[in-house]
Amino acid sequence: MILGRSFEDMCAQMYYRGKMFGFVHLYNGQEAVSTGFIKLLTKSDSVVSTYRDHVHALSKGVSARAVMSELFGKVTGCCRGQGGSMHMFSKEHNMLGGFAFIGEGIPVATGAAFTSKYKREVLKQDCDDVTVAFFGDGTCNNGQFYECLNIAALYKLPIIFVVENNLWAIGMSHLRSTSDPEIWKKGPAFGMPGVHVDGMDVLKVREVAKEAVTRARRGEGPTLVECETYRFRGHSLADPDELRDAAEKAKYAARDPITALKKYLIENKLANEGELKTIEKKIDDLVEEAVEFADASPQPGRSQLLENVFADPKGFGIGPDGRYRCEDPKFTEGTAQV
Ligand SMILES: Cc1ncc(C[n+]2csc(CCOP(=O)(O)OP(=O)(O)O)c2C)c(N)n1
Ligand SMILES: [Mg+2]
Repeated sequence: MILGRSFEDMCAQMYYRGKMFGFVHLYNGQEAVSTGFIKLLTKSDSVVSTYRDHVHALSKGVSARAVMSELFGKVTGCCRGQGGSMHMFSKEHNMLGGFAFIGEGIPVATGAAFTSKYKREVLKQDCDDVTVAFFGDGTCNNGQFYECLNIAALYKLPIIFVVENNLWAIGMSHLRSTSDPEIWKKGPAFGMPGVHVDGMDVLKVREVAKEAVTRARRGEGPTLVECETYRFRGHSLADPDELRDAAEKAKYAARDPITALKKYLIENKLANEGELKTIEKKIDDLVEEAVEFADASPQPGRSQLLENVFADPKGFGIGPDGRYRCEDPKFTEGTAQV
């Protein structure tokens, strides 16, 4: 959670210094959801995110260097600088994106879950992989959400649909945009469990996640989990965040998931102030180093412009082994595959 927070704060600084391009959406405040779920997964499990995807990628094990370089549009980024903020992807980590269109990732996640089931049942492989799809409250008013709940329940797919209900979709209040604001209830409507959890409490999220992941691994099908959370910044770094009520912001700021966990650790004598400070310092250094790495990394060559846009009859270098070509041995981080 500290890595996610510190990384995002650094992104804000770098964005305003002109190091990043396009829209950048930060995850501050929602860290307990990403950590609570993804830290239970194995490497071969899949994660699908939205445009608010940096922290999901970090939680899934993509390095801070590779995410920061991607944001800087550098060749060492996890997508060789071709994706940018909203398109974090890493085949190696089964981080399946990063999607800018809302709801677009949900069918991709459903397809990944179908792959796991197909491997197990048809190809008779030893596969108990699960997929976790993260998306927002506003996205639950889109059609793909319902279509995917239906097929996932019908086929008992190993998937967990995780709604990060931060109460807002840009400037539209959740309460004004949906017929029934209790999203978790839509699970039982499709024949799967629906759970509501305090998304500001990482231990509670982890408990719910454990049950849903275990259920999916056992082949018992999907779960819909609604995590009530809050974003501590504007919708994107281009949003001055003037629409939300100050009292509402203050209410959730007082429930900061990181502050709450620190308090829990200290009160239960699981860690002391000094140990927690050491973790913070270590993470700050790691994020600083990621910025230096990204800044010093080369821009993609012009030949990369057409890669992954069309099929590759002319040998631009795409294909299963299309790793970035960088002469400088210092930059060994980018292992993005096409
Ligand atoms: C298909 C589609 N329609 C509209 C948009 C514009 N849009 C970008 S973010 C957003 C709100 C999404 O809110 P929510 O799902 O609650 O996610 P949050 O930003 O709160 O994480 C919308 C409507 C889009 N990106 N894609
Ligand atoms: Mg939202």
